[in-house]
Amino acid sequence: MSQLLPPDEIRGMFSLAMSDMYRREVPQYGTLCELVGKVNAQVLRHDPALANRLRADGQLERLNVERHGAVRVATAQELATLRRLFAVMGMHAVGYYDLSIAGVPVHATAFRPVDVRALDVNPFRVFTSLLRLELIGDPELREEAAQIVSRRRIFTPACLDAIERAEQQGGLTRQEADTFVTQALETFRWHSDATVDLATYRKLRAAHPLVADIVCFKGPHINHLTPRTLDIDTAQAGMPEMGVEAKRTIEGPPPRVVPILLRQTSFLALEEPIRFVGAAGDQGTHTARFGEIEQRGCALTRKGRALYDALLSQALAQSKVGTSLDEAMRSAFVAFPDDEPSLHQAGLAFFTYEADVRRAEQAAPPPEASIDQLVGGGWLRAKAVTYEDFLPVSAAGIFRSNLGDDAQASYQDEGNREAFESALGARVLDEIDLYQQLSDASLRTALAALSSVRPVKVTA
Ligand code: OOG
Ligand code: NI
Repeated sequence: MSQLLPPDEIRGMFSLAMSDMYRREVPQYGTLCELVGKVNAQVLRHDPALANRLRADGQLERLNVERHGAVRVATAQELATLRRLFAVMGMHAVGYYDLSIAGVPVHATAFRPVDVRALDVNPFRVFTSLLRLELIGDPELREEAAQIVSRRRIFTPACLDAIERAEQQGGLTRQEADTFVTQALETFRWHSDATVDLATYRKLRAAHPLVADIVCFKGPHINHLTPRTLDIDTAQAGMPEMGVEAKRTIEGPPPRVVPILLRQTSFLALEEPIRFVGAAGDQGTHTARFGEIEQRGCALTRKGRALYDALLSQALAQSKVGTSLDEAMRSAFVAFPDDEPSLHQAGLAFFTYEADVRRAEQAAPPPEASIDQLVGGGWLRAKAVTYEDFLPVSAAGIFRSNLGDDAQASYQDEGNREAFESALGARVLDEIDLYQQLSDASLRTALAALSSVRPVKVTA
């Protein structure tokens, strides 16, 4: 049998094919990639220290290929099959995102590579939402929507064959991987033919624009693909010059010296012509596809995330009583330390560690020392961990900015992680656990390296 390709390579092939397809379908996406490329080059030119750090961390190469996308599916069967499809490329469900609180009738996960090496090769991620039909109030409409989606097949037979083959063989050969990529791409393609008539589309749209987007088409078209920028404020400012109309505010934390989590902005969805079912061959339009850029900062611990969430709520509340959201965010986030040593000492962000063995040879660390002391004295180098996930409040903002003003309803229901996992057919991984494991493992290795030179006992 010929050799099986590493899943990382299949993910790279797929991400590139997806990017090419989206560039052809939505030319503004190409424009956005160009803008981000220019801004990144400029940042690296002006900040050689950053360029060196990124190069040393192996983050420079991934920057050029780094993309995330998003899709929305209708049924448990579709979601479970997507899980198997993404597993072929080494992508697994990480995190549970409840969007019902923000009036968006879906819950979601992100399929992404899990280990650092895979992330460094190609961190392609897909934010994947599942429609919560139970949130459609009208029982008749709910039933009609369920009927419509039960009839569609979003995967080609050849795609399903390739997934099965990968599962049986434990991978795919190059030739099989080529077929898999071509076939899998079909699921995410845009269809300008709806599967329903215009009247049905309008009814579903009235229930929620997202319901119409998920239910009325042959498949879960990729709705955006997002390049990663090193300076989102500059990229945002550059959008109008490129003929792209940006969303007014940037989602996520305010500008900082040490970026945390994720900041995102987007341009509004395009209005695209649709042919509806029916003797009349009704024409109409639908808005679904948009562009987005993101800037990633460091991952926060549970404590850091709790602080982020608290300050965000505080700023949102403040913005409802007159202050602009930008201003409210800036003033709330003064309370969030903004230098790496403070973030480390306060246990707000995740770090990985490396031993400086040469330093230990020159000068012994105290026989008993805390991690902060070892870092402070130069025996350990601490490096902030990049946040690889998403933010529910930001995601809701991105969803909403593309749905128009008629989509402000909010749902009483809570999230339902169990229902999501049962549809998925697997548990979702906890993103914070993953960062913790990464940090712990690097600390163990670093301390072992240090101990091989000098005995050191770590105190809390
Ligand atoms: C997904 C919106 C969320 C992000 O980057 O937070 C998202 C969608 O519109 O389907 O992509
Ligand atoms: Ni996105």
